[in-house]
Amino acid sequence: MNNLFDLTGKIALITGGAHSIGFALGVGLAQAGAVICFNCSNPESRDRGLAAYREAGVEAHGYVADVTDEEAVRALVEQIQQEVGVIDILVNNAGVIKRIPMLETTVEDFAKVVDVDLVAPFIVSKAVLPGMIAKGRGKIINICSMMSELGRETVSAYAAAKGGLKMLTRNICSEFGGANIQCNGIGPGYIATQQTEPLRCRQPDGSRHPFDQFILSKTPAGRWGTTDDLVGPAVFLASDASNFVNGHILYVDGGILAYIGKQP
Ligand code: GCO
Repeated sequence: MNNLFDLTGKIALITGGAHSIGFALGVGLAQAGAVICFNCSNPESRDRGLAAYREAGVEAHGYVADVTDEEAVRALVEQIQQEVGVIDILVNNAGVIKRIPMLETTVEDFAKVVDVDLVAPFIVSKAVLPGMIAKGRGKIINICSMMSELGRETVSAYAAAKGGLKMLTRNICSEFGGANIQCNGIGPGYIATQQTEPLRCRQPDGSRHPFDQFILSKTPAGRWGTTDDLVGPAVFLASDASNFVNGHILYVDGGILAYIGKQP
């Protein structure tokens, strides 16, 4: 049974893998045996990421590349293939969010979020698929969101992008399942990260943030998730244990999507 989850000999690329969810997934996939490559947007972040992986006992390969730039992504994949090997596992994790009421959201704001959260996974997937097809196998994991299913005020661009990422996941499944490539998504619930800090930070009077209280009332687990909660699902979707799972969005949300919420 253990061999089903063994990633020894596999090469993983995690976009935005220098910190937060991407970093946690990188360490987790490494602990399952994978060789970890990650990109980020600047040399300082790359160096911090490499130091953090080393601190966690992982000798990762870090690269600076803009995932929205197709030429830069092609060069990144080529460099990884030269220096490390053909990518077996792609985690499209890099993402941004802008929390702005829709009527105050500019087209530029909207386009920027869609560019990073939806167009970039298309670009990076397109760059790694030929190598996977040549190998006769591959795993693509798209970091979706609860906003792939639900909307809420101020996240119109993010929800549109993450909804699109759900359908891109299903389309890659449809087009490349026959090449033994599995493309699935992970849909994190509300996870305690820097990105959600503004939603749960203590109020000036020391009380809980209203959104924090709201999420706790909507989550059967009664807590925010941690990045570690996402590692097991990622190892599963990156491993042979999921070879007949395709086009699926695995929600790791403490049950929030299944629950109407605690009666006030
Ligand atoms: C928000 C949050 C969410 C979470 C996550 C949920 O503003 O509602 O940032 O979008 O980050 O995406 O799955």
